[in-house]
Amino acid sequence: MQMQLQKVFERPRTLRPVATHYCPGCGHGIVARLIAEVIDEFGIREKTVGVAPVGCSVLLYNYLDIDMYEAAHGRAPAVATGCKRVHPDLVVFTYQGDGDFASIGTAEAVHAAARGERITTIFINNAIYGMTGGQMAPTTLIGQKTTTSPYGRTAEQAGFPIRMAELLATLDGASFIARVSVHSPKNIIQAKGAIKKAFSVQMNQQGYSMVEVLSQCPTDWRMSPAEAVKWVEEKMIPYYPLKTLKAP
Ligand SMILES: Cc1ncc(C[n+]2csc(CCOP(=O)(O)OP(=O)(O)O)c2C)c(N)n1
Repeated sequence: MQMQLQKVFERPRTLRPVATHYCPGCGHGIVARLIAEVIDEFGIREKTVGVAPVGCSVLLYNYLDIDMYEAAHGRAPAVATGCKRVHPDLVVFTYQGDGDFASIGTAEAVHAAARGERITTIFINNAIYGMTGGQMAPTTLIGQKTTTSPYGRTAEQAGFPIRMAELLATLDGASFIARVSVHSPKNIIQAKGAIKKAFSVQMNQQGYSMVEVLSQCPTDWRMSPAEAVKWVEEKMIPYYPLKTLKAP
C-alpha cells in the first residue's frame, strides 16, 4: 500500500536555501523568515525591494531572493524613500536594528514617518549594538550591562531608553505602528500578522508603516538562548509593551 505523505512544512520561496550568519538563538533569522513568508503569501517577490543598512541586518540580501539595496548606517529610510518615489508600484521596506534606527538614523526614521512615506520599516530591537560586540544602544534598558555600561546603564549618564513605536505613533504621517516579539511561537505568529498588515498598509497607499520586533541576542547579552527568551519576557516587554499603537 502506498502511503500518502502530507507536506506540513516548507521553506518559503523567497528565503534562499543558505546558512545565515546569525548566532544560535538570535531573533533576526526568525524575522527574515516571516518577511519571506509574507512576500510569498502576497505574491510580490518580483516587485518587492528591501533596504538593509549596517548591523546584523546587513546580510539580509544574502537570505531573501528579492532585489535589495545596501544603505549606509541609519540611512535606509532615505534610500527607501528615493526608491519608492521613483517606483511607486514597488513594495519597499527597510530592515533596521535599534542602534541604526533609534540612534544613528533617528533623523531619517522620524522624518520618513512624518512625511508619510509609503514604505515599511521592520525594526529589530535587541536592546544592544549586536554586530559590533554588545555596546549600549539607545534601547538598552536601565540597569542593563553591556560592554560600554559594565555596571549597568544609568539614566544620569546615558538618559532613558527610547520607545520608537510610541514616538513614531505621534506623527500624522505614520499609518500603522505596532510592537511585537519573536521570543515564543505564539508571539512569532502575532509578529507575522503585524508584518503582513504593515505590508498591506503600504500596498493600500495608506502611508508609513513600522513594526518594532523585540528580538533576543543571546551572544551579546551573555546568556543562553533559553535565558535570552526569558529576559525578553521578564525585562523587555514590561518596558516595551507589545501592542498595535496605530492602525488605519
Ligand atoms: C557610519 C558608521 N558608524 C558606525 C559603524 C559601526 N557599526 C557597525 S554595526 C553597528 C551597530 C549596529 O547595531 P544595531 O543597529 O543595533 O543592529 P544589530 O547589529 O544589533 O542588529 C555599528 C555601530 C558603521 N559601520 N558605520
